[in-house]
Amino acid sequence: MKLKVIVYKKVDQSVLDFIQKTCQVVYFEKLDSQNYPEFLHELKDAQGILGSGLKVDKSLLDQAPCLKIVCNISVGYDNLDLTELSERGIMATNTPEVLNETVADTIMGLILSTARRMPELDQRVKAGQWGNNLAEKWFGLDVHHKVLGIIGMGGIGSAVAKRAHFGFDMDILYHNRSRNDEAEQKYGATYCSMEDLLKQSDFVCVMTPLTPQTEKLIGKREFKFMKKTAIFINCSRGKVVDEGALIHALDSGEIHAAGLDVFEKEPVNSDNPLLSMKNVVALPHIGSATYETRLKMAMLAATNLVAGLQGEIPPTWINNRIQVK
Ligand code: 8YV
Repeated sequence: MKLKVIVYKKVDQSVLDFIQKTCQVVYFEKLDSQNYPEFLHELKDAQGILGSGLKVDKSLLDQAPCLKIVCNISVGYDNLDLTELSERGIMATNTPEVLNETVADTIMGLILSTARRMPELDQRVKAGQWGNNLAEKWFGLDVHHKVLGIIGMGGIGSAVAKRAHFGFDMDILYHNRSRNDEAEQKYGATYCSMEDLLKQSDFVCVMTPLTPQTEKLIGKREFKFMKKTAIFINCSRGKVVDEGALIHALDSGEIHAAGLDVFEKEPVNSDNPLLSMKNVVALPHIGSATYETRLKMAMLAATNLVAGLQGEIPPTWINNRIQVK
């Protein structure tokens, strides 16, 4: 008999076909309050689940006694309680690397659109307010030849450094748990303390995963270190930043602008002050959201799922020091 798995996010038919060769799939295009009870019912005898964003913690796992593997369609896995999963001998997987270049493109887009105020100017043109000569008050800031500070120099950080170094002649500073020799050699990235990075960078880009150590990593103190002309970019997780401190820093002119793909609470509340600030470019967590990359991510997640359930090593297994039951 085929093993039962739940796919709880919309994926391409080719991904479903691949899983269905070896598993019986229960498919939810998305989870909402309507279908959640049905999802929980199906979970009772499911061996694997695949999707993204679902909080997988003790209370959910208590309702999933047959589960052997949890496959995220995301590089981030802050939705997973790894301790709890490991204690129960359940494998967890994510989708690193395949999204690096796409997320780096999003970050460069945020840097450029924030510095050059593209969304604001787009609105002006579409509202028929071209004007004869663009008044100085609409000018932006240069990106090329500036200093880019990257906090978290993993695969995505390196892909950003590559673009900034070769494409924009930027000087790269970075702060990370460990040195990244490749980024230093290939992109001339300079390792420095967090404080030095914040003080010297024209663009501060945070790319760390969300962990108990990085929660609110950027707060009041950090914004105070930044230049008044600094542009802050967050494409990692909203909770890495103290959002109240960010709002204050933007409001009081402590920093110049922000480009945000992520928020403390998602979907962001419509009355969040960040949404009414002209110096904020806001995106709805689209870092990896291209057809090509989302397909690669879903296929990698599916490969993990099938491998794990067939007793093989999933290619991107996170908690791989556990004894799988
Ligand atoms: C996710 C992301 O795919 O990979 C991550 O960690 O943030 C995104 O690329 C997102 O969670 C939507 O599925």
